[in-house]
Amino acid sequence: MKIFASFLLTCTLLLSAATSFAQQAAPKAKGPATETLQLKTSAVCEMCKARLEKALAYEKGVQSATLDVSSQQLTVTYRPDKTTPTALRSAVQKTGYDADDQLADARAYDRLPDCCKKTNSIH
Ligand SMILES: [Cu+2]
Repeated sequence: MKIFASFLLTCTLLLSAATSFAQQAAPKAKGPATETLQLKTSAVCEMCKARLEKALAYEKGVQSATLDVSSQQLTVTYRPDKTTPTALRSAVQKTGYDADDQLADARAYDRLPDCCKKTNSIH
């Protein structure tokens, strides 16, 4: 009878250990939720690339921002619980560049060096 009781106890311990392990493992399996936004900008050169990537890096919720100058495509990886595509487009506009069909903030655009104006071709 003693053996049977200790067998039962061992089974209970093992079962509860397995259950708590499964509960701990579940949240770890989920990575941080991120989304990717692609938008077309009016950037024309490497200076624009550096300026935009830096501006976006300081935006809340942005994990990474990469501009491809030849296609003018800005790729932003962001946390959807911290920011929105609208806020990201607005950040691009405030840096002086168009974001998709939304025009750049006029004052920010005026402050850009001549070589970065969108009247220039990509260089
Ligand atoms: Cu430029």
